[in-house]
Amino acid sequence: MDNSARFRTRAVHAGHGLDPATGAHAMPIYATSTFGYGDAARGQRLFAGEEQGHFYSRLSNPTVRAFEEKLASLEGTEDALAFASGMGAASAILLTLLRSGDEVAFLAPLYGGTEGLLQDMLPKFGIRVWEAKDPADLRGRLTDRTRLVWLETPSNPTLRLTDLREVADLAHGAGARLVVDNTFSTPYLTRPAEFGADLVMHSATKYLGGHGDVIGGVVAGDAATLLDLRLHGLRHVGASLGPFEAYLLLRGMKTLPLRMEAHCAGAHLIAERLAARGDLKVYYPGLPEHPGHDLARRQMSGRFGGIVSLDLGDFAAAQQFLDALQLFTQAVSLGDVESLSSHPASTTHQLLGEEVLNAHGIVPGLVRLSVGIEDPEDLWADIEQALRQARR
Ligand code: 3LM
Repeated sequence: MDNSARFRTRAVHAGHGLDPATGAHAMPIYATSTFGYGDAARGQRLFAGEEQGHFYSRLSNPTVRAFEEKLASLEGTEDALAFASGMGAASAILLTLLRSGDEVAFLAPLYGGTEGLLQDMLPKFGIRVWEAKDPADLRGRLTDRTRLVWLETPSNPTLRLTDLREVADLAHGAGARLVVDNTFSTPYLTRPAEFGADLVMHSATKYLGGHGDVIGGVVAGDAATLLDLRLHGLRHVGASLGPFEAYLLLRGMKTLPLRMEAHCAGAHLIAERLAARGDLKVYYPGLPEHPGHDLARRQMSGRFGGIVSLDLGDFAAAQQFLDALQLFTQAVSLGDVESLSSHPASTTHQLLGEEVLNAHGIVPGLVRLSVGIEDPEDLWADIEQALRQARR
């Protein structure tokens, strides 16, 4: 696939052509754990890394490889590497690139699971983890032991924007690498590598899959680092994506641009109408009053994503609103064609504890809406009736 083709064309075609063995037009699901390598000498070469080829599906598989190539093409990176989940991808990055004595800095908030992984697990291995309040805070605190800087933009669930170019320059100045979790933006809206990010990761479970039927993860970046991740973080830890999941992701990604247009349009309309009421705090980067709006205009292709968060004031009101919604299924996860709603403080981010939650702005009244691709007017009608039931 010619990488000079435009994004929508690459979303459809990158990563696979006709199956060379059969001419199959759709990517076949290579449901096999192992691959015959023919003779002992070839086996030796494959295991030594002297010859490229599939030999065991924990390390690589043709259907999974097609997904990796499609994602690398969309992110504009040399390569990509798939994992069984977003957390599997994050774990592999950390276990492969860090050693005892290193430091990791992160810009909060992050998805609660990622922050938990950083804060709970890494200190056990002699790795120091610290939170920077903002890029300026990072500037004074990066040391020659800081190996990685980790961020999400927009962040889960408060939709905080971070200037990727600014943080990439700061990280590189200290000899650290920037890892960007691009789950919320997707490569359709932001390609972090264009702004200097070294590694771009996704919970592919979300917009890449897009249909709420698969758990997966992926890391995009330079070929040498990804080979290191494949031979260590993937091979030794084994959080490998299965071929059926890769097939679902490949199928989903063909419509990523179309779905994102619908998600963004629906979310924008809902955010504007919520903000126009004037009695609720609304978080959406597309609103002119959002503190990251100008940055979002530069960094997000003029569209602002499919997630809207709002603060209903306290937990009781949030609960009444969530319980009254009909079209928004109350469930964690996001990026599904079907609308989802959740209460981050008591679910996805609960492990962080009250003090950290408040410091990150994940307050008891905060509700996160993942706006699906249903007709936005129907979604708005549902939100209006739920707000009435919550007496707002
Ligand atoms: C959620 N998030 O509802 P998986 N990075 C980001 C994420 O949002 C997530 C991950 C990584 C949610 C999942 S919580 C029980 C459900 C920005 C996941 C982790 O391992 O594929 O779930 O990705 O916010």
